Amino acid sequence: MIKKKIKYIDPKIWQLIKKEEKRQEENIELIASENYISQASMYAQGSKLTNKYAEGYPNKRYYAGCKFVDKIEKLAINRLKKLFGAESANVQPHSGSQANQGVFFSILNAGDLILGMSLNSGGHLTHGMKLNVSGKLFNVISYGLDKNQKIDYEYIEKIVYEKKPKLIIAGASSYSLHIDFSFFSYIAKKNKSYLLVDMSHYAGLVAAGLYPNPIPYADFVTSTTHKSLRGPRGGIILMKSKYKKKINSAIFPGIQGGPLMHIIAAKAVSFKEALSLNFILYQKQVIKNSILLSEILKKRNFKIISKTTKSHLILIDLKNKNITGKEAENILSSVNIICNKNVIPNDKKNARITSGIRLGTLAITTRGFKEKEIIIIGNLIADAILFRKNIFFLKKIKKKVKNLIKFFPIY
Ligand code: DSN
Repeated sequence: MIKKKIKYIDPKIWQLIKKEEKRQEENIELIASENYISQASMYAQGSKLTNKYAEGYPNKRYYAGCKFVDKIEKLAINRLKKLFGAESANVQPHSGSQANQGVFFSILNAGDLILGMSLNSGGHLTHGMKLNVSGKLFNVISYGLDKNQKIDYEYIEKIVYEKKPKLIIAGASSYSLHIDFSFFSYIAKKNKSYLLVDMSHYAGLVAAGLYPNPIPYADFVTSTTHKSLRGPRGGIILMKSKYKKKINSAIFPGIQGGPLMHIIAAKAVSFKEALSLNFILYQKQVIKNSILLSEILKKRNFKIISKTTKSHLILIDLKNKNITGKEAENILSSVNIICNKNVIPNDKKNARITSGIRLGTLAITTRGFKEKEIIIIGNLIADAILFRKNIFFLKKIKKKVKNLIKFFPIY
């Protein structure tokens, strides 16, 4: 066969990709939902599998020529089931939102009542936020945190007993502690509700045995694959076998058409990586780094929501520092430290301003940061926020960041 030479005919896009790669190398990434995918997984996602249409499921496709992609999807499913000890799995959701929608449309009708954690208390927008399809199509009740900034289990028990939601959702985007899945399961069973756990943030920690595994407790478990699982951008659903048929048809043909076979291959690669001892060591370091970072910030008089962390993330209340989340995000960004502004419980400021920031240690740990670097970063974050008016000082911090990262290339 004649080999054609590859031509990069789009220099504009190519230059922007190169610039983004440089930005990633030059910044300390603390966005709690971001991570760096392995080269092997990235290669799979950039492969020619993207050319293949494979509507349907392995051995039951609507197109010919699927013998290899069938094998790939089966491998992905089997590795995923092994990773979490699940009965069944669907690896086709294009994203976490699609995974959650797949669950909704498998068991709910428009107008049904669902219960989820409110976005303002640390939940996710697909758990019933009013502008999201979950909030538009279903009736929603929400829970939040109690006075100790832990999930308000007492309220959940009361409201579920009173209102009998058809579906209860456990899972969060900015909750740093363990979620008591056995409690959720007990309440759901008692009131004949379905239980969905969205473990998007915690999945990698769960796989490594460092965060409670929701599989024995939930009817459905969804996740993204690109956060703590360190795979390509995408979603998954794990479920008891009795729901397999319903979930599969809710995803295809329910809400999706052709699966992204290149992404499914990349998912399979990352599941294999997640089954390794190295992955467990990585996740242990993620948590060590996160706890240490929170301790350093506490010493510098920063207020940590829920007082501590048992995961990869930390939510910080900035009210005592007289700075909004948006301002803090900008200041840190100016010294090449990237994080996101985040609403905190009972925040008086809206989501574009906020009174807090969220930090996470997934990406920096992949990059190789350990205790020594965390101590430096924690103090640089505190210095930048506390001495934000001193431009000269900020320049010095940026230089220190540059010096630190040059020893930690991402790839
Ligand atoms: N946007 C993700 C996060 O940052 O947590 C959730 O989808």
